[in-house]
Amino acid sequence: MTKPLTACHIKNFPKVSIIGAGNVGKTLAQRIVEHNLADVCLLDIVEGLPQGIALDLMEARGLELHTRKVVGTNDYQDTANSDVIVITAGIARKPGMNREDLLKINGKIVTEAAQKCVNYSPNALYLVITNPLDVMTYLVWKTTDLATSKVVGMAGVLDSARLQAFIAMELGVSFNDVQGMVLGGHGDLMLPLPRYCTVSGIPITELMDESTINRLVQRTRDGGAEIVKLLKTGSAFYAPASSAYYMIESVLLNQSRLLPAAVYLQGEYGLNDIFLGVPCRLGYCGVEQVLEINLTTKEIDALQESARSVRDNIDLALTQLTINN
Ligand code: TXD
Repeated sequence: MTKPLTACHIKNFPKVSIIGAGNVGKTLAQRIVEHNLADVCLLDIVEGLPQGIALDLMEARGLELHTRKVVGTNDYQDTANSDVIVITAGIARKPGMNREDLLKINGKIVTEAAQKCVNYSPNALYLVITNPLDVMTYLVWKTTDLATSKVVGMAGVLDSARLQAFIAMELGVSFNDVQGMVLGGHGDLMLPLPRYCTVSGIPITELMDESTINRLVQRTRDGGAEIVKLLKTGSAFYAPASSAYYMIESVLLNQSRLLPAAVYLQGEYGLNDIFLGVPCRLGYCGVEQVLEINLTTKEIDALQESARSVRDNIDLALTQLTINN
């Protein structure tokens, strides 16, 4: 019999734990391991679901030729020592359910998940995906003692990617040459910024007339709803998972990408004590910088209107969940 080789201890690969093994969670897990970026721990409240997905992904490993491990679990202990925690657990708004109900249910899911994860991964970056996004991101920060630089919400990358796709399709140019930029809350009041959208450095305002731009901006605002209508059950998950992957890569590879994300504002754009989508720099230490770009009076007004709506929902959620303001 061949003598076993002595065990060799190499530095651990980064670890990402994903809370919520639904469409976004499982697609994100697949993206992460197939890019060899990190080991993944996939957690869900439903017994068997994360274990089944993890096993399925592991059975594909030899074919996809990646070397990362996926573990499925219902136990928060298994998330210990993660570099990134993704929170994408929650329920979708069902017919007859009002805004208050959704805030309360998802608020409870998200805050409980964050508090449990913090016990095991106090130094991780927390990436929130659950809707309503800006409010859920605020609640994660508010109910833990995480630093503001360690909590970030994903929406701006997705909304910008949608705008990027619509611009590329309209002009018939490579998607790779197009840069979109969407700020504000994730919802009807998001703020696409055509002045800051470019094709190989050329602002789209030079390439399209105003009515075309307005049409693409509106399609971006309705981007989530357009997919819900087509799918009939569930909502978008491929582009959301890609958007989260893009952010996690920037963190784990310390790329310091400049991207729009929901970050904590402390006076920037005249806003305080709120998470809202603005450009930031994201690297291994988390949110390294919040950028204040020049906005016209009209754009500032629109950002403030978006912020007011997020603030109202934050206040409502804090009351619903009896969290001290
Ligand atoms: O731009 C963005 N931020 C978004 C947000 C883009 C796409 C999706 N967005 C939101 O993410 C969406 O509105 C939902 O709030 C979440 C997750 O969307 P997904 O499409 O993945 O939803 P699913 O498929 O219903 O999955 C949710 C999973 C499901 O497996 C549940 O069993 C699980 O969440 N869940 C829980 N896991 C752990 N712990 C608790 N308490 C729990 N409750 C539900």
